[in-house]
Amino acid sequence: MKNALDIFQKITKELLEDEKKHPVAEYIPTSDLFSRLDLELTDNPISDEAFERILRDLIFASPRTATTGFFNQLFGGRNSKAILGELLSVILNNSMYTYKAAGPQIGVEKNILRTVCNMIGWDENSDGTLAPGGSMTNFMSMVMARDAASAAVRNKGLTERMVVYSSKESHYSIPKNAAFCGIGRDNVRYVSTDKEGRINVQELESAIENDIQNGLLPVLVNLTAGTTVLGAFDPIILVADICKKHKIWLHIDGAYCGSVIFSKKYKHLVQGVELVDSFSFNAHKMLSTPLSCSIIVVKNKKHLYDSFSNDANYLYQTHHDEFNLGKTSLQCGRRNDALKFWALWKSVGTTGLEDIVDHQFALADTARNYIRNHDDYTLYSYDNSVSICFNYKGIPARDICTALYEYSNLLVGYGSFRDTEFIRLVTVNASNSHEDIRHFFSTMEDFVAKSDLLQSRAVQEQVH
Ligand code: ABU
Repeated sequence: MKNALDIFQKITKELLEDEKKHPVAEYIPTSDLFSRLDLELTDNPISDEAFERILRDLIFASPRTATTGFFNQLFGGRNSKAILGELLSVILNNSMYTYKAAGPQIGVEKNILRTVCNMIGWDENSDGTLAPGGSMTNFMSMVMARDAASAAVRNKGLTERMVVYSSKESHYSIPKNAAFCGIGRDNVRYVSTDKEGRINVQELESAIENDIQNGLLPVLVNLTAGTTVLGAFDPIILVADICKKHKIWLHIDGAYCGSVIFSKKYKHLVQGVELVDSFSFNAHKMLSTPLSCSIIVVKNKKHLYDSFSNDANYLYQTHHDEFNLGKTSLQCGRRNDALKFWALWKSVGTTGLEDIVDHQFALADTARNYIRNHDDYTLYSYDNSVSICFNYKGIPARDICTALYEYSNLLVGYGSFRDTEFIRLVTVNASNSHEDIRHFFSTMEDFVAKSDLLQSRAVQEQVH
């Protein structure tokens, strides 16, 4: 192990130095990938020297997601305490299904879940679990909703046509999950949104009533706290009333921005969260924790047991179910995603997590102000969001984003809302400063000035 740890230290030290000079790794076209790097797997071993060199080349060529050059997806940055927790969980390699295999690590996970439930305002009946990402915690909510609506489904399979509701701006895991749990993609109702990307509550209610009249069984309403493109927050309280009236499970997919629960200033964005049946958020998005760390909590833990427990006498041999977390989780073998988040939380306290969230919103304000103060930009997103959506000089967003990527300048992506495509800048890297955000714009502007992007826009305009 010592040799491996020495190599680890050496490569990471060099990488961290190099990232300061080169925040974006050199782009490798897929056509060159297998000739530029030695990725081939061979019958015979290689020397330690060759192994270290090949590994270093691979690491140096990989996208750098913790730097001031990465704004592409809804994660980023590198928190040292969280990384320490992650590295130690890898060394320990516990599996989180039983107390026997994970010991005090079970307490680490339980304390995260308990504290989150307490913050929401739920009592001792509440609980939760961790799963490999937001798609999977959303899946768990749909399975619990399905099983809560029909006690027979767990054993007999679907006997009724169930329906789920989600906004047109919600995550793409919703239709996939409807297929996985037998409800079917065709039984997802996509409700339209207002101009800021929030679900249209009247349309939702009409759709539910229409389906009931037609003999269908509404089982789940999925709301989003931070839609993937605009970062919008669906209203909770009105929808909770509708769900209560019709006995429908209400889940909040807060994968992207549910972490606002940690901020006194921004938790109003999920006002009414205590009224829902389940709530998920990804600490690997807004909370600086390494991928992946997705948390789901439920108001009544009975539903976790009803949907996910199964006996296995080769596994559950000691201790009470309460300490054998496999009884409430999706997976069997389950890596320890809790320790890295706990290490961060333990070290900075809840107020430290609050600072992280508040800082990201402050960075977003800086970005929006920059756009509002510069005539070459058009802003398409709204306040109280860490997604800043804009276009620059009328150049197609996909052209700028792809060119920035291929010339190894910046990694930023594009999205669309109501037929308009735009660049989506996300400010979820809490290590970034306000200056880093201004630097993003100047880097992009310098790049555009030197590129032929403006010319190609002129050609496109002539053609049209
Ligand atoms: N849940 C991942 C979303 C990815 C993205 O919109 O960048």
